[in-house]
Amino acid sequence: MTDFVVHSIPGSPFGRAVLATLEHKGAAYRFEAVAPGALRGEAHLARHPFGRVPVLDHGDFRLYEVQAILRYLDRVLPNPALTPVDPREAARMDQAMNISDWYLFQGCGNVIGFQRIVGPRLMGLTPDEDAIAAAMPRAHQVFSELARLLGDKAYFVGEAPSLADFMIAAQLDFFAMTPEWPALTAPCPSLAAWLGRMNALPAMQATTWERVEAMAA
Ligand SMILES: N[C@@H](CCC(=O)N[C@@H](CS)C(=O)NCC(=O)O)C(=O)O
Repeated sequence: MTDFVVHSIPGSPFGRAVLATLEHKGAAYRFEAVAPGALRGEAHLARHPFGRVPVLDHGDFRLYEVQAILRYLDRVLPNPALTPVDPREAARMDQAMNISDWYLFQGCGNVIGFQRIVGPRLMGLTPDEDAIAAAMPRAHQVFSELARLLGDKAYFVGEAPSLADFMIAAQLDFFAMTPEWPALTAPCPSLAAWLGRMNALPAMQATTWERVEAMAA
């Protein structure tokens, strides 16, 4: 079965992690845009009871939650493998994916990325500078920990990208669009270099906000 359908919003970093994984694996898929105003509508709530994106359909199998989707894709599309075989490396990958969800997005991405990018671009809002400033110490802490985990490796768990790399790159590329990026990466230049490596991958280039917007048109 290759009939993957991704329901998401162009620009969503969670959606991008799924799209980039499909691209990296060379899988055929269709992008179905969800209008931000339709997230709480009946049609989308039938796909995702919590009214979020992305949602993956694979034939008659429907799945939401990015970590579950990425691991599913890595099982049904095993090449190239994006999960290390070594149990400790696999555990590091899982750890990094959870850091992305719990510390990078919560309190950082959903504040700084929302205030700087999503609010102004999609809702015409003015950034709340106090909220951004309040989120910066936590963002510094998360960036520093990600850089520590990356160490001097090319990717988070070694010399090839893993699911964690696609998940975190989709989130970090959002920060890279904000004026906070230079201050956040100054103490950890390896993280900026890593994002540069990730963004050079065809899978990341095929899933920029603009490219996904074009898929939706
Ligand atoms: N834990 C969810 C998080 C997904 C998520 O927060 N997606 C954002 C878009 S990047 C969303 O749907 N936001 C809509 C909202 O919060 O109303 C996952 O892994 O799929």
